[in-house]
Amino acid sequence: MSARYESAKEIYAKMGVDTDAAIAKMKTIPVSLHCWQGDDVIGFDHDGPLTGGIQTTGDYPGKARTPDELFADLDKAMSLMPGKKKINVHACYAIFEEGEFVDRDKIEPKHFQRWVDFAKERGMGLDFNPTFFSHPKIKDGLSLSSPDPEIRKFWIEHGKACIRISKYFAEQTGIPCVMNIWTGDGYKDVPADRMGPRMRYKESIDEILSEPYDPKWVKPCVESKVFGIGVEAYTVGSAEFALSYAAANREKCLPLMDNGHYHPTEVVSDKIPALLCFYPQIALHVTRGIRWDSDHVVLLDDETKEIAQEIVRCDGLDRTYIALDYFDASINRVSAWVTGFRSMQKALLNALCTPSAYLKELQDTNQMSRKMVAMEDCKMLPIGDIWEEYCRQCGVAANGYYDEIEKYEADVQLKRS
Ligand SMILES: [Mn+2]
Repeated sequence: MSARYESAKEIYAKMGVDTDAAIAKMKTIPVSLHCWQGDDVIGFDHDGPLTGGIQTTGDYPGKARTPDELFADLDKAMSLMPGKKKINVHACYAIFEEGEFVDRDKIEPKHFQRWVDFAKERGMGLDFNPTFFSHPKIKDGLSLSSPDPEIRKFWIEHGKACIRISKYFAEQTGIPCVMNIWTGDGYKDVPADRMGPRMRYKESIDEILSEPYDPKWVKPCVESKVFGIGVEAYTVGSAEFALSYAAANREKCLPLMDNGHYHPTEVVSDKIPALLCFYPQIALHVTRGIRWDSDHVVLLDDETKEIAQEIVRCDGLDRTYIALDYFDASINRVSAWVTGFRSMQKALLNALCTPSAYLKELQDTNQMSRKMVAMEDCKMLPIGDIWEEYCRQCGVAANGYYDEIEKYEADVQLKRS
């Protein structure tokens, strides 16, 4: 234990914060790491471009092109991250035998066996996502909400297959699997019918969730979005749609909020306590929206800190599934993973080291001037020293990890092209 930690611990103790307890708690909070930062959301089951209103920009060299390369990059990234991880897999990351191809409506647990082995060997859980984009069966920009029953059927079968795979993930790892339903369905310009696609989407999700599963082990979610590229006027799975769907199906479905999927002045941090009033559990995709893009690398910015604060203040750590969702192809992809993951962890540690009970008491006794001053004082507390001790206990460097990434880039990633 460093002298700096000892000193910081005393400063926090004076404010009623037990930093040892915060560090111990921090080690138990899983953050789900999205596999798709490693290869720009391409996956292994198709050759076509990324579609669905999402886009990666940049052509930084060294992208993972095969399962082996992606696993190697994930291992490198995770070696530089403190704390507890899960891996979040998209269905388009199915791994087939040489020469084999199975379309998305027919995929099976065995096509994800290597993911299961990877997770089990590292003592991690797995989360899962049906992939309703980047596929020829997206017709006129629509999947589960398509007016064509054949198209809907294909995607419903995909969703059901993903429930079965999620069950397998949970059984194999012994850790519940969060399975997120998101589609990019929508229209570029003003639709003539807004309700029709939503009714079809609703019925399609109903059919997917009719596939049997134990909601203790498989956690289907519905994720909303405000708009996507080429889908500017109307999104079928809007915020109201997704929240209402989850509310109406509370026993078998969770709402998932992605903080890049709202109007720019809306904040998910404020929505977390609202949802926790009603839902037993919620799920998050933590990202960083910038203007039209919803998927920049997570940094330790105000909203990331506030999201973590609300989860902790609401005593919601055991009711909130935290996952990352972003992709940047313009920088080293391992550094993108590591920086985003560490930012979320820093935000959570900072929240755990905040004297929330004291601040709430000031609010409830209407000591608002004192509350403001105290909240500002908290911003200057030596959280960096607590972070350093946490990283030391987790066996990773607190800072300066880019040298390691640069070496990996030179030795491994740049040799790929
Ligand atoms: Mn998302």
